[in-house]
Amino acid sequence: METFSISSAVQKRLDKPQPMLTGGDWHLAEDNSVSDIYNPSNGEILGVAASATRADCERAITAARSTFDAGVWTGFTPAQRGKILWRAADLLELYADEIAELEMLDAGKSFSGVREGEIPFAADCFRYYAGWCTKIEGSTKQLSTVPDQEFHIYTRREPIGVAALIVPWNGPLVQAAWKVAPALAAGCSCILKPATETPLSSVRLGEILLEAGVPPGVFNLLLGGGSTVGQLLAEHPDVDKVSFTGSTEVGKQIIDAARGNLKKVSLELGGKSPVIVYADADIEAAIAGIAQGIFSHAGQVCVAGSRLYVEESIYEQVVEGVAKIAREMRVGPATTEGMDMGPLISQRHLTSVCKMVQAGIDSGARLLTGGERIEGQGGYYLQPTVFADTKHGMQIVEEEIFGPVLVAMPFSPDADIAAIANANAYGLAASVWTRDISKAHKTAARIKAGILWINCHGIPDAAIPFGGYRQSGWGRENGFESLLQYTELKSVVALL
Ligand code: TAP
Repeated sequence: METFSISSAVQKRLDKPQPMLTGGDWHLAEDNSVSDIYNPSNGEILGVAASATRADCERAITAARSTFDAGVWTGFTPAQRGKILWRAADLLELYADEIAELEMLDAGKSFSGVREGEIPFAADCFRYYAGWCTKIEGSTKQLSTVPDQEFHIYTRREPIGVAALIVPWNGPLVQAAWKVAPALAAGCSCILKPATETPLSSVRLGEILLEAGVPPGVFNLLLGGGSTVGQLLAEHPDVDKVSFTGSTEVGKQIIDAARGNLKKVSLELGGKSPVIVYADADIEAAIAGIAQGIFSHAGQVCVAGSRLYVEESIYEQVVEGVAKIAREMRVGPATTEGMDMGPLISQRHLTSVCKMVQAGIDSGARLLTGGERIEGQGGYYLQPTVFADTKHGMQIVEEEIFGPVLVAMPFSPDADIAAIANANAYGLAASVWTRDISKAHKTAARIKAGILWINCHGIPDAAIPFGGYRQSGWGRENGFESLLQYTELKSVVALL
């Protein structure tokens, strides 16, 4: 087992306060205020990050507004913009070792998981949207209502303007890429606000975008609290669009804040995603997929498969199989190689997950394994946890826990399992496990979720639209659909 030591390049970065980016200038907060950045693997302070004042926010919004209104970015041809986004992808890969280290340190993700998974994925997202730059187009229309006159009618897709991009801590780089790449591809100027816990990779992303050739002021970065910086971005009349990923509760606050100028809002919120295992499934594959779907990144994944429904004839075998994997998992620092699961993001979050575990025990669910904090490493660790024989109405079944906690329930062959799985406020993701392809697709059609996997769970791609039904959000990330959310559609009717 090897323990990671921080490289000198990263240490040099951590020795200085993490700066913000406005109009191409890196700077600290106007009043020099900072907030601490923690390493969730050991609970120690890694460094500090600037914490924006209102004046800093106004400066960043003004920089974005003025570059947009002056046509700084839209003045580039679509092909030029595409080349710059492609270059950003190349640079993400070039600096992958350093970025993986940064993401490991403040987000508690394993180096190899970021290096081999998240960075290629973020780079792919930039390349995907680089390709779209030259394909944003309108169409021509014909008029039926006015006879005997000739018209030329067409639509234009125009960038929406200034976009505020607010991201959470669980996938800082990837979630930033999911917003920054389509916003820039559409021709917007933008302001990124990462979570207070995880500013490191966003600062590096800002450097990369400048190096790739994004003009000063087109991409801006604000660091600081959600209730101050995030709230101001969502309220501000000079911001035309806010794209938010995070909790459903804050998502609703964003909607309220956006009312002032009716800015366009897209929301990628929480989930309580069902996993349905039919008796004819490949049981070993399902067990492995269920464990991966809930324990990956300690369950701090919006699409985590956290509600398990198993057909009763295989129920004990499946839940016991998942519990066995959970018991054997090595849980420890993201900075130590070979761990199967790392820490939760913060003491606050660990406390909230532990409260939910206690609520599960109190409500009479059968704790098959886990449920205890893992002490002694300094960080924020919880054993992978499996509750069996849970019921709808229990808090642990209804609410998102955002931790490594699975709740399992049996269902009978004659049950309407799609209706049962749909009986929840969320609708982000789901998976169905069966060898019967007809049953799989029929179930897929009935589940209320923005993305559904068959015989796998949690496979994303820049090309696949991703987002929520119901209280899991508004709009979609990824795919052409995301790009459209950074545009306005104009119809032009010309009498010839
Ligand atoms: P949130 O509070 O929703 O934070 C997400 C982002 O929004 C952060 O950048 C946050 O900034 C910012 N924010 C907070 N309050 C804001 C406001 N009033 N206006 C504008 N922006 C605001 O999530 P969290 O506290 O990090 O996690 C809480 C719960 O959210 C988790 O337990 C989980 O259930 C859920 N969650 C879901 C997701 C996904 S991907 N769906 C991701 C993370 C969390 P600060 O960091 O500075 O507060």
